[in-house]
Amino acid sequence: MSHHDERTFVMVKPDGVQRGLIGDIVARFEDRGLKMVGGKFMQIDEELAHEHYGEHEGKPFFDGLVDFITSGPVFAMVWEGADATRQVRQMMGETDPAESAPGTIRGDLGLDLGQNVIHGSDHEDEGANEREIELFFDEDELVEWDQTDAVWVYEDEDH
Ligand code: IDP
Ligand code: MG
Repeated sequence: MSHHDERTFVMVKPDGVQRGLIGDIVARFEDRGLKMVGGKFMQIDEELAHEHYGEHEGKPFFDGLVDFITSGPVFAMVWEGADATRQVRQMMGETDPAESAPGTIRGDLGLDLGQNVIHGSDHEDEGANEREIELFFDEDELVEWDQTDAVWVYEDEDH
C-alpha cells in the first residue's frame, strides 16, 4: 500500500444519529477524498464505553460521557487516506462546538460540549487510531478496495 493508507477511527455519536446527521458527516469525508473502509451501525455497551474513554476515567464528566455514548446507537467508521487522522480532526473542529470554526463539523452542527456530534481518533496520541479501530472492528470487517477516483485526489497516483 501507499502513504495514502493511514487509517483513522471516526464515530457519529448518539446525538448525531438522532438528529439525522450521518449522511451529512459521511458526505464531508467522501467529498474530501477520504475512503471508507469500515462502517458499523451499533449500540455501545457500558464495557466498551469504559474501554473507549478509559483515558477520561476519574474526570468529573466521565459518568455523563458514558451515559451519553451508550444512550442510543452510533455509526462507527474507519476512514483511510493521506494523513487521515489529523485531517479528520481538523475537519471536526475543537472539542467544544462553541469554540469550533464554522465550516468544521462541530462548528456547523453543534453548540454544546457534552453533545458534540462526532468522535475522531486523537492525532496527538500516537497509535490511538489503530487502538480504536481494533476495539471497534474485527479485521474481516475492514474492506480493502480501489477507489477509482483516487488518481484525481492524489497527484502521485498513476493515471
Ligand atoms: P475529543 O472528543 O475532541 O477528542 P476529549 O478531550 O478526548 O475530546 O473528550 C472526549 C469527549 O468527552 C468529548 O468529545 C466530549 O464529548 C466529552 N468532554 C470532554 N471534556 C468535557 C467537559 O469538560 N465536559 C463535558 N464533556 C466533556
Ligand atoms: Mg479524544
